[in-house]
Amino acid sequence: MGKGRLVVVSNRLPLGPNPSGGLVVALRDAFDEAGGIWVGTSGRQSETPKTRFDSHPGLPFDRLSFDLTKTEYEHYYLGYSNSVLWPLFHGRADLMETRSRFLADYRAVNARLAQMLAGVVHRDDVIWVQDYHLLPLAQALRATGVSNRIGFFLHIPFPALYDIMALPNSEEFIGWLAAYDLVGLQARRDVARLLEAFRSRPDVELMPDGSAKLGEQRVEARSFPIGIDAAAFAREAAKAFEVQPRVPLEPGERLIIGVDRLDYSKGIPNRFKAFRRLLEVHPELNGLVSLLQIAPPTREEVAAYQDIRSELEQLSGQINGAYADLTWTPIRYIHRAVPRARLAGLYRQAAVGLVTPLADGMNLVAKEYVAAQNTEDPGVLVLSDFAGAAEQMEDALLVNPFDLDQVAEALARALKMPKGERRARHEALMEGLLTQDITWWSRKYLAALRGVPRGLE
Ligand code: ADQ
Repeated sequence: MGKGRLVVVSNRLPLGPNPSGGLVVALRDAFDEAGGIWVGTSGRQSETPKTRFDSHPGLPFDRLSFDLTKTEYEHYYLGYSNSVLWPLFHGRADLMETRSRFLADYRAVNARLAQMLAGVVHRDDVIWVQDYHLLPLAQALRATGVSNRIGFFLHIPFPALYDIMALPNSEEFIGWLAAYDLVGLQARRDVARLLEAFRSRPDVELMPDGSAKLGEQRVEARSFPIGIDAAAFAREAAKAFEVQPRVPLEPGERLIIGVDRLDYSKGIPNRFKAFRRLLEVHPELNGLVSLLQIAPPTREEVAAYQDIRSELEQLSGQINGAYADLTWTPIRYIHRAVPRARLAGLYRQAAVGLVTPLADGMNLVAKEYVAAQNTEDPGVLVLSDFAGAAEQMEDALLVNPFDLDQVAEALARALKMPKGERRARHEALMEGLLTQDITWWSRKYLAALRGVPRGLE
């Protein structure tokens, strides 16, 4: 089997001379080995959309970016991607805003991208498409005659069958997925839901080897839980803890930390309510524990994101109003992004990492929190069962985020947990993070993609 180049496609192209996002770290060594090209939107809008090619000596991949028009941005990105697919895939069909022009432009952007890609892919390249913005890309590429191996990775949860039925174009949706050779999902339960969706369709045949066939196209579905660069994050946290300013605490006071993009899927209101329940049920902790919530704004043009913002402002105001005293503020709520190094130090300072999404593909904050701990005296991770990460992180205190009493009790238990138990749990979690790290993820996925049988091979 020859090793063709790697072609990665994601909604946003990593820009700048030295891009450093998680995916860049993940793919750096794959690109180092095989070379290739990364394709994605430029983040700019223009009415006469341009494409740009750039090759940077410090980067192991070339870059091809394209602009969206203002309408495409509104319909493809804010519309179908983030007002239809995002809520639906996170179990919030009630928040979907379906409009036929959203779908039309979602298809059109993917078709345009396929045309562009068809002009740059070589015969033995493998193509790896990232995330829900680009679901139809394989089908569009096949329509232009591209017969390369094409893989897809979904970073968010895969929806249940009943939710898929709420999509105005649910039949087309299954066809999009079936056009890939390999669909990678975060968790085993996502794979189960995808197979359930395939099984519901009379025209899809499930094969004994676990793959599915729609017409001539055969697709494999497997889970590849994404990781972080745990070793590097641990070093960064140790350093940040020494040099960065810390959160000022009263003597004996301990910190619970929550870090999320401000998104309704992250369960931040539940988290605030569970913290309030802790203060109610455990008055002995009042004054001795505070919650630091960092939640920078995202997708503010979408109405549901404005609603969650005001809900949180109200809740944190109420809780602080009811419990604060002259020296203690129960909830510190920061509606801003915090630089990565600073974040790493804050994770390390916190006695508890509280991660309570109601639905989440993986959740990297849970992994970062664990990696940032001091191994001698580590904090405790309280983690929602609804995060993909829960399948790998069984040594966290796993909770049902809808059950406020349970979350409050897990917090109390975490705050009182003896050092021996904290160390044992942390050691087990850390071992998992170091073995199944970010490079493990991309290697495993690409080996599987390069290995899938294609056509008559
Ligand atoms: P996200 O929904 O963005 O990712 P997550 O996995 O938690 O969620 O990743 C967020 C990243 O942004 C983390 O690296 C975190 O440190 C950073 N971040 C969050 N809040 C921040 C803040 N206030 N300041 C600075 N940085 C902040 C999607 C899926 C996830 C999946 C990832 C990767 O929704 O389920 O884990 O992709 O596949």
